[in-house]
Amino acid sequence: MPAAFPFVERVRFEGPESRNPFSFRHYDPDAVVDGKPMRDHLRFAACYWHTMRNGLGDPFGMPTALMPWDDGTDALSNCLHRADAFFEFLEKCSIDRFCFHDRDIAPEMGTLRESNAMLDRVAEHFAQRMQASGKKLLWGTACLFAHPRYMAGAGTSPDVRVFAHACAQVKHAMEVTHRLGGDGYVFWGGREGYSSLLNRDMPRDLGHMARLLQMAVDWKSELGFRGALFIEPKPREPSVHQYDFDSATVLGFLREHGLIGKVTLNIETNHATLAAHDMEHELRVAAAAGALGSIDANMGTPNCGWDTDQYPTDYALATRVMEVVLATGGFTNGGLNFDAKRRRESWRPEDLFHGHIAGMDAFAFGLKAAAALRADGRISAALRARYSSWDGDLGRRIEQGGASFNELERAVIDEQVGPPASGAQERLEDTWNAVVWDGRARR
Ligand code: XUL
Ligand code: CO
Repeated sequence: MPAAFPFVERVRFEGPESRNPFSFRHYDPDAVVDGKPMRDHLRFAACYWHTMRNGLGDPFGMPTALMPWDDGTDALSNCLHRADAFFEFLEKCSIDRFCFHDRDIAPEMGTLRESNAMLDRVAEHFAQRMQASGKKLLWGTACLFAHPRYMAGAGTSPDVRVFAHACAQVKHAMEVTHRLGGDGYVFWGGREGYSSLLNRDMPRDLGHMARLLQMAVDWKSELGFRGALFIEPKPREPSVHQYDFDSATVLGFLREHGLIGKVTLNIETNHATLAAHDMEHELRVAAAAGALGSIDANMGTPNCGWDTDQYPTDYALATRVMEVVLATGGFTNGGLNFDAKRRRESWRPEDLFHGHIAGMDAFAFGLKAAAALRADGRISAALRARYSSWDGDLGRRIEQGGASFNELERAVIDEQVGPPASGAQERLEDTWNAVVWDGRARR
């Protein structure tokens, strides 16, 4: 097969002054930041669905993407050519990992047995390509939202046979993920929700969803799969209301059903903003529960209201994300998966590179800037100082559960309790800017 991307040999680090659009200005995979090479901090992954399968159609217009390596059929030979083009892309773009849905890489056939056989055949080819290239699987997942049978959900379908089909599909997708040495397996419940409460029994749906997840936990140990199980929250789209609304909702659900600690979170930027949260908020909620597993790195357009899945090219946003990642000690099974697609106007194969390069450079910058903020220490010192009254005797007793209303009343009843110290938000924002924009991260 001729090369899918003949216009580029290999994207390499050339430094911040480079004017070569096929180079990295910040991502230098082997450069050490905070004691670890950048590639191991960032654990970049490209996703198969947007990179190879998204023709860039939208609800009003036809696909625009030029994909000369793809004949548009579901033939096995086409699935294998597509996979070859993908591995060429990973190699040339210096991306170490990837993610996929079962139905991205192999088509749905007449029965699940036939679909499984097709998936196995394509996965075998993936295994060979992975072996030859050293590329790794960050996570796999099952597409439980595209086929009409899943129109009313999969794990939350009102139809028990659809539920059973979803479980069987997950079983095989987990098996393939395990075979390919995946670090994780994702549950994104795109249609696990409703558009009207007139026809949905919400508590029953949630109970069913918990059963599916518990069976996945059991299957994981039966398989001997050592990767992590992740839930990816999203508040809506395509459902009007999705049960996995945001980090806090998912954590409450996991606690209620005895799944906390067994399943962690894969948090996506554009899903956070659809839930009217900052990405940083979602990450910190998950991190506080020890449940920050992985990240789908993208961004949205705030004034649009859709999940636009843009490449994460915003350096400040990437810095805030990496501050949380570094604060938790870094990824173990997780990584940064570019769940991102080109704009419909960016139809050339070259644009796949430019999207990933821009995202990788933003996160490499973010990593350096977050490390610089930690080394600088002024912001964390100010945060500690703001809470210092809690470090005294009274604060400690309250935090440890040893205080009562009577004791607290005695402590303040004859005092003139004034305002707390200034929050100094503007000074902190100025310090943040100084470290991030004026500091070493730029170089
Ligand atoms: C959809 C989305 C999914 C998941 C995997 O918004 O983010 O692609 O990441 O199913
Ligand atoms: Co995603």
